[in-house]
Amino acid sequence: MKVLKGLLAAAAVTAISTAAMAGTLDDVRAKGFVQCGVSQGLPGFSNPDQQGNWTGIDVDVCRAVAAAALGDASKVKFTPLSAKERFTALQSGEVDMLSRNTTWTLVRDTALGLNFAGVNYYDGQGFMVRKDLGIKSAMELEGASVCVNIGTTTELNLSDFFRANGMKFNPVVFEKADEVVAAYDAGRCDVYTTDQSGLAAQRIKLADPEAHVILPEIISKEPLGPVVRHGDDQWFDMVKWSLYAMLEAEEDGVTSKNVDDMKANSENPNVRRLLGVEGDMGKNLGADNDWAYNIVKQVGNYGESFDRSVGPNTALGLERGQNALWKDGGLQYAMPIR
Ligand SMILES: N[C@@H](CCC(=O)N[C@@H](CS)C(=O)NCC(=O)O)C(=O)O
Repeated sequence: MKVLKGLLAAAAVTAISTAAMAGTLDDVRAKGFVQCGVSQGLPGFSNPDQQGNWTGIDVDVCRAVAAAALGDASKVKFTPLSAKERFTALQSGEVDMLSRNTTWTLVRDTALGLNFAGVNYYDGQGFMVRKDLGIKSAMELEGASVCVNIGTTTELNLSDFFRANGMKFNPVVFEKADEVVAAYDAGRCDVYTTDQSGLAAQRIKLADPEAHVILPEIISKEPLGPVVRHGDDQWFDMVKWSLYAMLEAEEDGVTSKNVDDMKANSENPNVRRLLGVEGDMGKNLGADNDWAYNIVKQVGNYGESFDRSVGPNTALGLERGQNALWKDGGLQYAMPIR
C-alpha cells in the first residue's frame, strides 16, 4: 500500500511538472523566435562575430529548429551561458533549448530533468600542453597542474583518469572558458583539458597556437547534443527531428544549393517525404510540411554545417571521423523520416 501511495504521488508530481513545462512550441510561435542557450564563444560551435552574428554547428541546430518551427532560420535569439549556468537557464525557462557543446550523461538526462535530443558532435576529452615540454603522452603528466572549466564533465573525467593511473595532479579551475585559456596561455598551468573539439577551438585563441600540441589520448566519451526540458514531448520531437533532417538531407544528397531542384524533380521517396512533396511529416511534428525544406534551404545539411564550421578547411581543421555518416563508417545516423 505504502509503495502504491508513493508511486501515485510520484505520478502526480510528474503530471504537474509535465503540464507546467509543456507548450514550448506554442510559446515560441507566440513570441516569434527561439531562445537558444549557447556558449560564451567557442569557435566552430557557437561564436559571435564582431557584428554579433552567431555561427557554428551548435548555432546551426538552433537555426534549424527555428526554420522548422517558424519557417525562418533567422528567428533565433542567443543567450551566452557558462558551463555552470547552462542547466539552470534551461530548467527555469530562460531559454527554450540548449545547443552548447553539452555532453549527454545519465545524470543530466534524469536528475537534472532534461532530455537530450540527439548528438550533433561525437567527441572525447583530451589534453593540450606546450610543445617545448617535450611531452608525448598523457601518461607523462604525473604531478602536472591542469587548467579546467568548472561545471563540466571535464572535471570528473580528469580526476578519474589520474586516479585510475595512480598519478597526482593539481587542478586550476575557472568558471569562464576564456579565463581557462588565458591562464593556460600565461603558463599558470602545464596542461589544458577539455573536449578535443574544444581544444582545437580554444587553441586558435592562444598567442602562438603552433607552440602547443594536443596529446593522443582520448580519455572519455563526450557525445555533444542539443537539450530540452523534461515534460514537453512536442518540443523534444521538434528539436530531435530538426537535427535528423539535417543528417537525412546529407544522406540523401540534398544540399542548400540543390534543394529546389530536388524538391521539384527528385523521384527518391525519401527525398520527397523529407521535402514535403509526399506525406505529412511536418504536420505530424506540429509544423508545416516544408519544415525540412526550410532547414536545408536556409541552414544546409549536416555535412555543409560541419564543413563550414569545424571541418578540415576551417581554423579548427577537424576531420569527420566519428561524425561521418553511418554509411561512410561514422556514427551519425538519422532515424527514418517516414
Ligand atoms: N562537453 C563538456 C564540456 C563543455 C564546456 O563547457 N566546455 C568549455 C571548454 S571548451 C566551454 O564550452 N567553454 C566555452 C564557453 O564557456 O563559452 C560538458 O558538457 O560538460
